[in-house]
Amino acid sequence: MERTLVLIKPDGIQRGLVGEIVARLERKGLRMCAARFLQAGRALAETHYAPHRERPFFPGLIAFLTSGPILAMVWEGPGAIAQVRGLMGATDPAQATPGSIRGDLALTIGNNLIHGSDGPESAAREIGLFFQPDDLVEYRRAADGWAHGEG
Ligand code: D4T
Repeated sequence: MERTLVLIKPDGIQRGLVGEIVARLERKGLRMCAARFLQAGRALAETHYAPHRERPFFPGLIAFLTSGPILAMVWEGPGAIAQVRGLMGATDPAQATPGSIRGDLALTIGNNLIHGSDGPESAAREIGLFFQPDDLVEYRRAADGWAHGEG
């Protein structure tokens, strides 16, 4: 069982795409184990995107992420990190495959709707930025209608 941080970015909130995006993750079989609707401040956004600090698009990226509320979530499932990346599609919506979230719903790299952690280390780091350990729901293994797979 793997966990990943997912952000629905300000464009997704403003365009009313929360339900659509959450539905796609749910239908895939992933489970939400934490969610927090928030307005990210500059410090949080800069820490989250610290690996991109030297990139030319960094200032615009921070301005965008802090431009409106976002929905931060933790999703889990077998191979959840790669599964979410697959559902998201390529970073640049112009390259994203039809059928993916960005391929179907986004047009430009500066407004690409969603973030998903790109590896186990970034997932652990990013989850820790947005959530406390107690915020994460632990699903029961029993057949209570929620457990699935090896859960
Ligand atoms: P995020 O991190 O938002 O999930 O996107 P990706 O993981 O798919 O892509 P990334 O880390 O390479 O880029 C982070 C973020 O920066 C924006 N961006 C990226 C941009 O505005 N211009 C660019 O040239 C690149 C490469 C989009 C996503």
